[in-house]
Amino acid sequence: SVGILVGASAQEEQVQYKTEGNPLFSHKYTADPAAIVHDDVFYLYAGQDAGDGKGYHIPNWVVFSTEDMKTWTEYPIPLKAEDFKWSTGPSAWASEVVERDGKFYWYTSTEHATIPGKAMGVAVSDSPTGPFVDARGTALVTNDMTTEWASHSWDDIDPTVFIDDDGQAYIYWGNLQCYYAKLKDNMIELDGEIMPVDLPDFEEAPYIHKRGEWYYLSYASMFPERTAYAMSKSIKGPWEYKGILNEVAGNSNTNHQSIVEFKGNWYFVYHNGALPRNGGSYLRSVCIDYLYYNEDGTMKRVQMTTE
Ligand code: FUB
Repeated sequence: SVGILVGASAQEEQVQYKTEGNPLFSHKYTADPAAIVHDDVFYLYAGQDAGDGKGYHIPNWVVFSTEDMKTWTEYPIPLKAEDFKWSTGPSAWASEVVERDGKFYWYTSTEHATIPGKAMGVAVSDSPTGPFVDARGTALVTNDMTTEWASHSWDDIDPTVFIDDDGQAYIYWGNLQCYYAKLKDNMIELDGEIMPVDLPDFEEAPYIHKRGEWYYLSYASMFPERTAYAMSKSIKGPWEYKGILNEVAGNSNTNHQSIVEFKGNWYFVYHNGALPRNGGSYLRSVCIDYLYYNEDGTMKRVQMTTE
């Protein structure tokens, strides 16, 4: 069943929704979920698919929070693609938020206005729900920076940022080729070289998480996309491929995941195109299912549900 609307669908104010099953929300299309847990609250960030269903038209991102995975608060639009003055068009592609020292950094991919291709930026806020402002005034990574490894002009997309136990932050991203680099402590500058990461059938949407001594690098694989993953004992690899984590999600060519632990459960957050009537590859909807691990640390394949 789809989410039940219990509030008005306004966007200037906070609105509450009760959800029952997947997709989570039915009052708007949401894609490329990124989740974090902060102070026992689960925050969900997504792009808002808002086109005619024939191509990507994603003018802004949205943010929700929940304390029980059932009642969600939606906040005023926290960030728009046009807030990055160096970018152009309704190109609020996949993004991710990370907290450091009380500030929330929002890493994004959008279309660059003057350097042909996609680029990544970073916005910052004192609150997980924004408002966020461009932290640099320029892109963090542009197409011309990855020339040596670049596979095409829009491969600088889908950032995921992970802060390791020693405090060093890393950013991973890519399309067809996966890249990574260190971030400086200020979180808004690369620190050193951009390096390639070779993963079988890598399409896009890398996501890093850690559980115990294992680092997990999950990613969208093949097309239509399923989620595959690799594991390592180090954030820098080598990464050992472990297979498929989630199959192609209903009625969507893309599948973009985020993995978090919240109140003792692990959650696999992704999108499909399953909303009745117009849902599809360009009008997507966020879903959440439980994630379980095997004793050896590998992850069990996700069982997608509608309940
Ligand atoms: O939403 C636009 C793009 O589609 C994302 O950046 C990719 O991960 C795919 O989901």
